[in-house]
Amino acid sequence: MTKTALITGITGQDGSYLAEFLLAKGYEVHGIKRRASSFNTQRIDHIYQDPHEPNPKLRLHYGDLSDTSNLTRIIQDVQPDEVYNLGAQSHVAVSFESPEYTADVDAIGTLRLLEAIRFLGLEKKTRFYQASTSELYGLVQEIPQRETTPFYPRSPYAVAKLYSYWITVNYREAYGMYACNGILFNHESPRRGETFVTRKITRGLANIAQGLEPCLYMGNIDSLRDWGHAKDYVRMQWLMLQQDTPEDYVIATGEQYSVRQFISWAAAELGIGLEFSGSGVDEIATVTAVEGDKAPALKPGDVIMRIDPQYFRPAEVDTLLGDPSKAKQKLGWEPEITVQEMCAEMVAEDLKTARRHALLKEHGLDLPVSLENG
Ligand code: NDP
Ligand code: GDR
Repeated sequence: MTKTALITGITGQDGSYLAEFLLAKGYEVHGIKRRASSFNTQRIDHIYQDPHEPNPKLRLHYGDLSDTSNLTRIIQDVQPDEVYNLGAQSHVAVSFESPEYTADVDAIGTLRLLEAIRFLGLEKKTRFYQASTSELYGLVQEIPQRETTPFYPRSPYAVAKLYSYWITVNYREAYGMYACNGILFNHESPRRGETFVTRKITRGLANIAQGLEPCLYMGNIDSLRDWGHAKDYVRMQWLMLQQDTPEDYVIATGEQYSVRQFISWAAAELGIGLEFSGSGVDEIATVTAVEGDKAPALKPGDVIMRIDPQYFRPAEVDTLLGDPSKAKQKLGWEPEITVQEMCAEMVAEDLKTARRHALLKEHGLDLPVSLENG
C-alpha cells in the first residue's frame, strides 16, 4: 500500500531532503507551499513532477500555517498517513523582530494542524511529526542536553516552539494520537538558508575568495553549537513515525564546536590560513596564507572577518550539546556525515556559484550578489 505524507515547509531545507527521502521510499508526497511574488521552490525543483502527467508522486498545495480553513481542507483532501510539520518562521534573530507572527505560525500553526486532524476524525490514522528544537533548552540547565533536560527558551521563536512541543504531547496523551517531537539540534547543508550562520560563512567566504564581497560581518562567534547534516536528520524524522509507540527524541551528534572554529574550517577548505586577533567587538580575522587556486582575490594581511554588533541577539543561547543516546539505542540511528565533511560540501557548492558569478563579472555580465545578511 502506498503511504501518503503531507509536509509543511516542503520548500525549506529539511522539507526538500525529506520529500526526496519519502519519494525514494515510494510515498505519495504532498507539500504546502506559500504564495510568493517570486519563485520559492528552488530546493525542490529537481523533484518536481508535472501535474499533467498521470499519477504524479509529488503534489504541491498553496497554503499557510496561519490559515485554519486552508489547512483543514488540504488535510481533508490528502487524507495523509503521516504529517510532518516542518513549516516555521525558523530564524531565531528574526523572531525578535516579528514575535507575534512567529507565535502565530510556529505555535498556533501546530495547534491548527493537530486540531484539523482531530476535527476530521483522522486522529487514529494520521501520524504527526513536530519539528521541535534544541532552542527549547536555551539557557541550558544540564550538559549535554537530553530528553529529560528542563527547557528554558530564550527567544520568541523558542517560546513558540515550546508551545508546539507541549501541544503535541498533549494531543498524544489526550486523544491517543501518534504524535512525536523530534528535538533536533542545528543541522545544515548546502541547502541551508543563506542567513543561518554556517551558510552565511561558507557563502560569504566563497564570495570573498572570488572578490565578490569585501568582508564577513559576524555576531557572537564564541557561540557553541552541535551541528549535524540535514540529510541524516530527516531520516530520523521518518524513523520516529515508524515505531510501535510515539515518543520524543533528541537528535544531535554529541559534538560541539564554536562559530569561530567553523569559520576556520571553511577558510581552510578555500586554502586560506586565518589568524584571529583582538577581542569582543574588535575581534578580526586576518589572512596569513593563501594556497591553491580557490581564493585568487586574497593575499596575506587582508582582513576578511569583523564583528558587527547588529548580529548580537537580545538574549543568546551560548552553548548547545545534545545527547542522542536514546535515538541511537531505540532507533538504531547513527549520523553518517561529520561536521567537517558537511562544511567541505557546503564550501564546494558555494564556491561553484561564486566562481560562476566571478566569471560573469570578468566578462562584464555582472549579476548582483545579494549582500542580505542575518
Ligand atoms: P527553513 O527555514 O529552511 O524552512 C522553513 C519552511 O517553512 C519553508 O518551506 C518556509 O516557506 C515554510 N514556512 C515559513 N512560514 C510559513 C507559513 N506561515 N506557513 C507555511 N509555511 C511556512 O527551515 P529548516 O528546513 O531548516 O527547518 C525545518 C523545521 O525544523 C523548522 O520548523 C525549524 O524551526 C525546525 N528546526 C530546524 C533546525 C535546523 O537546524 N535546521 C533544528 C531544529 C528545528 P518559504 O520557503 O516560503 O519561506
Ligand atoms: P540558531 O542558528 O540560532 O542556532 O537556530 P544560527 O545559525 O542562526 O545561529 C547559530 C549561532 O551563531 C551565532 N552567530 C550568528 N548567527 C547568524 N545567523 N548570523 C551571524 O552573523 C552570527 N554570528 C554569530 C548566533 O548568535 C547563534 O548563537 C537554528 C535555526 O535553524 C532554528 O530554526 C533551529 O531551531 C535551531 O538552529 C536549532
